[in-house]
Amino acid sequence: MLRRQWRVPTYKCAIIGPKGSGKSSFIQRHLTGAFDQGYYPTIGVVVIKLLFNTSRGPICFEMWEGGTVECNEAPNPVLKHIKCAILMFDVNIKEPFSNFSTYYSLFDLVPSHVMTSICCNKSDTKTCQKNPLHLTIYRCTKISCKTNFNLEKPFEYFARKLFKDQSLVLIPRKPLLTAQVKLSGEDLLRKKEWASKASPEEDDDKVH
Ligand SMILES: Nc1nc2c(ncn2[C@@H]2O[C@H](COP(=O)(O)OP(=O)(O)OP(=O)(O)O)[C@@H](O)[C@H]2O)c(=O)[nH]1
Ligand SMILES: [Mg+2]
Repeated sequence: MLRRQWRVPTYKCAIIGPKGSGKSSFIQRHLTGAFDQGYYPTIGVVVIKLLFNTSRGPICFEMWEGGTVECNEAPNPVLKHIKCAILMFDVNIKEPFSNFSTYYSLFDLVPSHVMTSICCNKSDTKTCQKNPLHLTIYRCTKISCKTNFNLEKPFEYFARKLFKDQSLVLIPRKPLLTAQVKLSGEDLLRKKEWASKASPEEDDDKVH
């Protein structure tokens, strides 16, 4: 009998922004759950698939990370046939308004029909509190890769639009680490019993 192949709906999503704004950190957080304080600049273009569970079923975003250099190149592989784009900014920079020219030039790169989410990253930093960038940039979502703040927001927004369901929610992944289980006194006794039963068998295998 032929089995029908079930494909997860996949959409190409570009993540663009100035160097060091946190594009790779954002992808890694979603991919592995880890956050690295070190800075390892991305060379060229990187493509990584991120899979999400939603209340309407699974959805996959194929993330294309490119810096401003790669995005200004022609032909441009990052922005070709994209369905959505994340524009990443660093609110930690000292002069927020110097970022505006970058902001508008990035916006110009993305075709007008493409869904965009503007993310002002590093909202965990002290400088961010004094920085009006997130207030002045229209539709900017404050996020933090470091503290995991609002990281699901851009994908939830895209998925709602793609599935045409405003009530859609992302279903958090279950943690892969085993849970800490508290053993009762009875459990501990049983554990000891098993351990004592197990040891004679091991001895049987030994060559005397
Ligand atoms: N405090 C803080 N630091 C962050 C956050 N996100 C990323 N960083 C740090 O910012 C630095 C740059 O992060 P990357 O993710 O490599 O930035 P990028 O945009 O991919 O940089 P390029 O690949 O060079 O364009 C790293 O040292 C990260 O640890 C955040 O939310 N808060
Ligand atoms: Mg990077």
